[in-house]
Amino acid sequence: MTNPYSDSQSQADLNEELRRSMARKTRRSFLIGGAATAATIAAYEWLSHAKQIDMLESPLRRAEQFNAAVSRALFREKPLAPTYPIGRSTELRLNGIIGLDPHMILDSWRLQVVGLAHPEKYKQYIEDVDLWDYRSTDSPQDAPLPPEQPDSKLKPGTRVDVDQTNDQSIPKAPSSDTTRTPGIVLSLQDLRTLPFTEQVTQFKCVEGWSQITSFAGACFADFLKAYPPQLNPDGTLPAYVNMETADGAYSASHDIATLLHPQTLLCYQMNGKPLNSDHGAPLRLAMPIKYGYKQIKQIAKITYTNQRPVDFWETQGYDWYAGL
Ligand SMILES: Nc1nc2c(c(=O)[nH]1)N[C@H]1C(S)=C(S)[C@@H](COP(=O)(O)O)O[C@H]1N2
Ligand SMILES: [Mo]
Repeated sequence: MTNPYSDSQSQADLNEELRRSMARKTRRSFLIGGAATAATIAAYEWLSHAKQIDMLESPLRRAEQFNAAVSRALFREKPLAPTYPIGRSTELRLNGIIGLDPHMILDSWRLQVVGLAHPEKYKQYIEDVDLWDYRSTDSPQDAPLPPEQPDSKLKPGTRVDVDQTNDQSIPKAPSSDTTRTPGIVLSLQDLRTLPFTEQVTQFKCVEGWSQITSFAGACFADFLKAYPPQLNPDGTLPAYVNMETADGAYSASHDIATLLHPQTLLCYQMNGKPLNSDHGAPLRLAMPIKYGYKQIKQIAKITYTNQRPVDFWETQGYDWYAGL
C-alpha cells in the first residue's frame, strides 16, 4: 500500500490533530484540564531541573536548547487519562501476535535506537544496529547443534558473533557497508536504570473491549532525556518516532508529543510481574491515550525521524492517529 499522505497533506494532518486535541481539551472537565496543566508544568520543571541521566558531556547551551525543544513539543500534550486503584487491575487478555517471537532468547534482546545526537559517544554504540542478532530457541542458528542453514535475517558474509555472557558485547559490523544504520543497542538493564513509573490505566482495543491493568517501566520522556535525539536545525525535536519488532512485521509510529505525554511508558512489567512473551517481552509500549493497536509489543527498534512513518495498521486501513 502506498503512503496516503503527501507532504502537503501531512501538515494538514498535523493541523487536524491539533484541532482535535484542542476540542478534546474543551470538552473535558476543569479538573482534568487542571491536572494536565499541573502535569505539564511539573514535567517542564522536571525536565528543566532534573539531574541528567547518562548524558554526554554537553555544554550548558546545548542542554538549554534541548529543554526548549522538549517544552515546545509538550505544548501539544493531551490531558491525563484516568488512573485507578491497584485493586482494580486485571490480567490483560492476549490480543495480537504479529511480529512476536515467543521463543526469543531474552539475553540476546537489545533496543536499537537510531537518530541520536551523538550515538558514537555511548558505550552501547554500534556501527550498524540492523546487524544485531536477535536469537531464538526456535531458529536453526540458535539450536544446540546448528545445522548448516542460511540465516535469512542477515546478508551474506555479515554473520555477527555475540558473546551472550558479556553485556558489553557488540556485533562486529563490516566497515565497507554504505547502508549502515549507526546507533546504540540498549539492554533491559539500561532501561531499568531510568526512573521507574507504575500506573493503573484503562487499555482499549478498537475491537470493542477494554480492561484496567497496571503497567510499569520507564516514561518515554525519561528515556528521551537520557538518550536525546538529534535536534533539527531550528532547534525542534524530530517530529515522529517509529517502533518496530525485530522482524519488522509489526510497527507503530507516533508523533513526538504523544510519546512525551507523561503516561506513555516503555513498559517491561505488568501487574507487578515481568512482561511475558504473550504481552511482548521484554519491552512494549503502554499508553492510555491511544488504542491498543498503537501499543506495539516486543519492540526491537526505535527511530527518531521527521518523516511520518506509515505503520502496520495504517497499511490495513486503520486510523494512524488512533487517539482516545
Ligand atoms: N508486535 C505486536 N504488537 C501488538 C499487536 C501485534 O499483533 N503485534 N497487536 C496490538 C493490538 S491490536 C492490541 S489490542 C494489543 C494487545 O495487547 P495484549 O496482547 O497485551 O493485550 O497489542 C498491540 N500490539
Ligand atoms: Mo487491538
